[in-house]
Amino acid sequence: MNRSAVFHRTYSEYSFATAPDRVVIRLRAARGDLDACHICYGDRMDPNSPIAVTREQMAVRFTDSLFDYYEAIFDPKVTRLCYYFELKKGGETTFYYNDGFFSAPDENRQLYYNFHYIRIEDMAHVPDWFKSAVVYQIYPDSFASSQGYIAGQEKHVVYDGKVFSSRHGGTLRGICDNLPYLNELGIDCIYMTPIFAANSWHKYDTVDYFEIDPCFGTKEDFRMLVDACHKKGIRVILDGVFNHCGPDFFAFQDLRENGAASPYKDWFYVQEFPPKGGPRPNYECFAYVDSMPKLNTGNPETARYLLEVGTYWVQEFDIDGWRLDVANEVDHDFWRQFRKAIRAIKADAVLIGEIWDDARSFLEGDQFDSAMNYNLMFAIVDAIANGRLTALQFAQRISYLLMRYQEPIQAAQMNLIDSHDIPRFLSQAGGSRDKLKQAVLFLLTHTGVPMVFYGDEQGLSGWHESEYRRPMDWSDPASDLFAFYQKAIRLRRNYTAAIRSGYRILSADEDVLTYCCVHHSEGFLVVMNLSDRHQYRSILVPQALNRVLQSPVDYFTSERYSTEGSMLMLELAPNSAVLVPTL
Ligand code: ARE
Repeated sequence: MNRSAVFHRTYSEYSFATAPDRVVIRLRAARGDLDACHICYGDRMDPNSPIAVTREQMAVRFTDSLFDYYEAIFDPKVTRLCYYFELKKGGETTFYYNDGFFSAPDENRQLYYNFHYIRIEDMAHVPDWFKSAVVYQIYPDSFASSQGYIAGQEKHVVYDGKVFSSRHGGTLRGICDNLPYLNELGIDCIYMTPIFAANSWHKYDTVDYFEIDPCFGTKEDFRMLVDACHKKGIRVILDGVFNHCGPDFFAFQDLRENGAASPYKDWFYVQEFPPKGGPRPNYECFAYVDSMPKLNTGNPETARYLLEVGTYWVQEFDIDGWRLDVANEVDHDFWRQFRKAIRAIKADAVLIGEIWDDARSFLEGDQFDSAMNYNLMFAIVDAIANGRLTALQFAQRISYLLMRYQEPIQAAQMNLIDSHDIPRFLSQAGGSRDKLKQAVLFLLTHTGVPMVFYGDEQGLSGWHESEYRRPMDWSDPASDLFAFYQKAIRLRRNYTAAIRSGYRILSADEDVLTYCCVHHSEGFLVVMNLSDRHQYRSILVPQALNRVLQSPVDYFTSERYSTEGSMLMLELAPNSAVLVPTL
């Protein structure tokens, strides 16, 4: 037994409850090493209750390049739980607890792993609506200025003595005029990059957190947009930039004018007075961008102000959540306060952190519900767009990522293949629409919340910032690609439960990945050919998806596949995917 690979940690993604009667326990072991793994548990406080009798077999949920991840989901029937693991390999049986290996379980149950008390308050409460949402990301300047149209011209508006600028003329009314288009597409949530009055065209340097940028419209326009969205069953998420502000934000202006005497000097991190910008500013900024001075959220006054901003837009305009910019550079305590303040007003508002890599320390249920899942995006790009990962490596990477968070948090990861910060997938895939479709199919069938970046569904491309944020292409709203997205989104709606709880990787080799999503014998099978060559495979259809064999017809192409016994016989075109549903 490879003991050095065995790992478990309490109160983490290895041990959490999702309801008082539903506990998830995981254990990591070396890939293919164990013959069996059981969890034995009992009441932590009742010495007379037997432990070894309550014994659950743990199953391998996912396997990555190094490890098997065993999992058991059960109703513990007690609120104070203690447990140990029984590991078997060949003739050897070992008991694992207290981060050590033992030949027999100790009599003293205080040495076992503990779930001290299963508290509802400590569970990760992610809004249900978000777990089944399909999000559409809008970069407001580039989307629309009226129905099916974007002006595509610079705009300069003088407001309150200041000039506000944008590049393409998109407006909130423009978004509102195109809600029927978004409805058609099938999305049910929009996330807009910042819309508050800001210095630059991208609006990430806020001047006034309580005003809509005059290039985009007015508060009345915004109210109209939110109301119209809600009427159509579309939720609205705003981008909150609380890590830094813009140069004309009142507090920073005061600091520039009054230096060390400014009452706002503790709102920022100034190393030396007077504050000086330039390539190496003497105050903290976002990156080294001197026009984005970093806000000191550790200062209670600053925190209070920003919490007011956060609650104002929820309370007054009924928005449904926040995407929080540069969330990883803001202190955890601020985010805890933020969550409490927002949730006190709207219990099902969603909070999404912009964190590109491992976000575990922000996703324990007390801060965010979700993070932008760039790690998944990198894997998709490497596997599908540029062929840097084999199908097997891709499967292992996905498996690792799927085990990284607690289940409710995993179900809410905001999955993407594109955003306003990266080259468009289509460009990374050398313009191949086949690869784009493959990636979209993968995204729409993966665990988590898929996010579509505006215009992907119309084949927008672009390597550089000015290109991938280019104006929306409204020339053919009902394009083939649009129809493909529509169909993929519909599939997701039809199989919500299967995708959420029944995602399984069945096999992966150099070129072909096979996975399925199944719940109560309903679901679908997906076979993806990641190579540039034709591939031939006989796929063993799992018992639970037996109905696939009765009518093996492709969901997208309607092609009928042949079968032999429980095998599906496939010829896979280069960079294509086969999807066979049970219905
Ligand atoms: C502007 C110009 C760019 C130029 C840049 C350089 O437009 O052409 O290259 O300046 O100074 C906003 C605007 C940008 C603007 C930027 C600075 O949208 O257009 O760029 O402000 O003025 C990291 C951060 C992450 C951040 C990304 C971009 O952690 O928070 O970098 N994303 C958010 C927004 C951006 C926004 C800002 C932050 C600032 O989504 O749109 O930019 O408010 C790894 C790391 C990540 C890192 C990532 C990319 O994966 O783990 O932490 O993200 O690489 O670098």
